[in-house]
Amino acid sequence: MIPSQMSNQDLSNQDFKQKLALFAKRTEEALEAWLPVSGCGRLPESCRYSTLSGGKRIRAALAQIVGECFQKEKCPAILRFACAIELIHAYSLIHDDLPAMDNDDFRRGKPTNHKVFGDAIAILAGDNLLTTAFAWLAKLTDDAVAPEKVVKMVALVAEAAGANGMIGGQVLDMEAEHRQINIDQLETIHSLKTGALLSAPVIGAAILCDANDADIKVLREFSEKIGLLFQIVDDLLDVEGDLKELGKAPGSDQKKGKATYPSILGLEKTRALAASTHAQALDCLKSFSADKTLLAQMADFIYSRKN
Ligand code: GRG
Repeated sequence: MIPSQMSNQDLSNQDFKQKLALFAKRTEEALEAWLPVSGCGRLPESCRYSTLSGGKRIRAALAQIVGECFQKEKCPAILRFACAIELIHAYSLIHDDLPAMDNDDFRRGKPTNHKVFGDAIAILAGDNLLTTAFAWLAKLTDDAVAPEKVVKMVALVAEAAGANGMIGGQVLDMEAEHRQINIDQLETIHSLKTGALLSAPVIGAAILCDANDADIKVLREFSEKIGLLFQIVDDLLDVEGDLKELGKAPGSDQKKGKATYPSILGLEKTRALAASTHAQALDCLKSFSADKTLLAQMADFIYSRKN
């Protein structure tokens, strides 16, 4: 990446990585403590296998970053909410890897859930993680979140994960396989499939922090841009990434006949699109009233990520 394109916080890039590691650690510890170890048959083991298998924890970090922007970094509700989003993310990956969908053998450098537990348990583990996420959202009342706000959070997450969000995007993505689509159609697929669940932790955490409407608008625009950036970079990594860093084989999009930014625009224009989307994300933050440092650093991180 060209240094001048980065936010002016580059010098503390190392600090940001440490911050991300701290957010990930908090998330892991909470997930470890809250996910049951026993229950019906292999279900708990299967759920824990995929949820506690590493991952960048970007969605949980986004919620915690917004918490810090509003000086609510110690707020227990934000951690619970962040973990609920990670459960939905874990469920989506388990189901996405199934033979009926992407049929992948490896995820996060480990055999996929269905390879270890079989298709039936993998489907049920995904179902259970999705259901548990809503149970955890309902428990926000234990963290002194007002019931009306909890209802707002449930609606926000349901919208992001459902037919007008991630699931809808997944359907459009599957239907587009081996078909010619244009760049607008590709953007719609990604904003639903990936963007919605990257936006939800940002907006949800802002609601938990009682952010004003103007800041929520800024955060919505920012999260849409980083969602798009995330996907453009994902497509680039699938062409240019390396197996060890990615934790899965590159080239899978092409093998599956998926339309991607490089397949429609070519590599050069895709790199330029990533750079301009990154710049637009930073631009969105100009009128943000709270401290934007960590948000800008997150945009940099997504732009320069290697896995
Ligand atoms: C099955 C309902 C359903 C939805 C699946 C999220 C998704 C929709 C599919 C995942 C397939 C995929 C590789 C999408 C590209 C972007 C993406 C979501 C990558 C995985 O997210 P990361 O990189 O994963 O945040 P880690 O492992 O770091 O948590």
